[in-house]
Amino acid sequence: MIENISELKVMGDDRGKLSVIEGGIDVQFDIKRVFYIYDVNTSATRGAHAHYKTKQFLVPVSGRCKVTLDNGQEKHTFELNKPNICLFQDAMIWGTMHDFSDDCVLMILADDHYDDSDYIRNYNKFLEVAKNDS
Ligand code: T46
Repeated sequence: MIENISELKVMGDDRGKLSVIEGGIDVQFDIKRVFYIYDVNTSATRGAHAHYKTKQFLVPVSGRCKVTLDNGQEKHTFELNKPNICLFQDAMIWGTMHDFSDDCVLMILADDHYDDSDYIRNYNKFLEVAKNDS
């Protein structure tokens, strides 16, 4: 799952740094939705679900957190702690965000609009669907 990590180019000068994410270029899809989580309780776990179809690209704009991705067969935990090191979460991957720093702002780009029926929130159900998909 190491290929899920994307390193964005950093353009820097004496004014600071700038990184760019263009849909279909720096991220594998056209971006339809952007949301971000912040002021997260540092002991909280977020996510803990998979999506049937939605793909996501996670950008740790500030601070750090850990993200565990699970395809039903193997799990991998990534530490996101640089604004230009991002993580792709494909459809049908169980994702859990945890160990947030108190300054963490995690921005998520998604390839579709919000649709609650796209969520699988029960882990056993996820395993069942993942098994039938493979
Ligand atoms: C993910 C992690 C990082 C909306 O109304 N529109 C939206 O686009 C989203 C993402 C959420 N919501 C509502 C649904 C809930 O009433 O916001 C509330 C909190 O959402 P949720 O409990 O899903 O939050 P997280 O942090 O557990 O998960 C969210 C995303 O759902 C998820 O895809 O990867 O952020």
